[in-house]
Amino acid sequence: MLTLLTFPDHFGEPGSSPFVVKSICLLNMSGQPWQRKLADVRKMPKQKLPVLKVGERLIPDSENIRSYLEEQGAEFDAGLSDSDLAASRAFIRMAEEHLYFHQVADRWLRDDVWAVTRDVIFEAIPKPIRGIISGKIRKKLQAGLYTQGIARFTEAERAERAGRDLQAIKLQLGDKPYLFGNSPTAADASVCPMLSGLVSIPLPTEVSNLVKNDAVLTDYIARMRDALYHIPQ
Ligand SMILES: N[C@@H](CCC(=O)N[C@@H](CS)C(=O)NCC(=O)O)C(=O)O
Repeated sequence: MLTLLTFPDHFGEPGSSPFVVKSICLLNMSGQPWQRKLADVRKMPKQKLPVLKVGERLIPDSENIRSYLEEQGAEFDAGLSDSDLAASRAFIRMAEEHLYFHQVADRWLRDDVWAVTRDVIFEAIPKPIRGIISGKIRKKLQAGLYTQGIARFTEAERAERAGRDLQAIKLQLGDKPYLFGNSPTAADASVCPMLSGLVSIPLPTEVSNLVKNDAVLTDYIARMRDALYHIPQ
């Protein structure tokens, strides 16, 4: 039995992280039996989650999890043409390397959102020391976002940039239920969790509103949630 190691669920997102949600979608698409266990991120090979446990072997990173499932016979992109496969790779990168950072920025940079996020994510830490510990983690994250670059833009500037990605996703969806047709593919497993993660931001932000107020995107998220977000009990 495969075991997906994850964070707890927060803000309606299974496993809290879009990369965990991606792995949940891929596992469900693969048809392999699997279970979920909560894990301490500090003890993971790359100090990140998700990690897939196969016997005693730990496979960190959702991309490696995808490769492992493909080695086991999963075909996430069956029937896609070469140009679809190229577009799929580009959508995955756009979601994971750009939209993802808007979600992190919305969640961790804004003081009002942070106040809510902190008390949910760090609820296990006793209140008197929660502020100090979570504050140190936040400082590290703020520095990382500044180095990455996204923290140098205003929220309105970010919304403009993220909006172009959202428009590309809508153009690709067109009238189709999923990005490349009637069935979900690997690109849906990467793109949708970034969108639903934005919707899960606990207070309105300029970027999250672009998703929340868009019927095409919210319908797409609802479809993916129904089809692939479940965790076997
Ligand atoms: N490239 C990794 C990214 C995973 C990732 O960034 N996980 C974050 C949560 S969204 C994490 O574990 N962060 C913990 C930390 O940085 O301390 C993947 O695809 O799995």
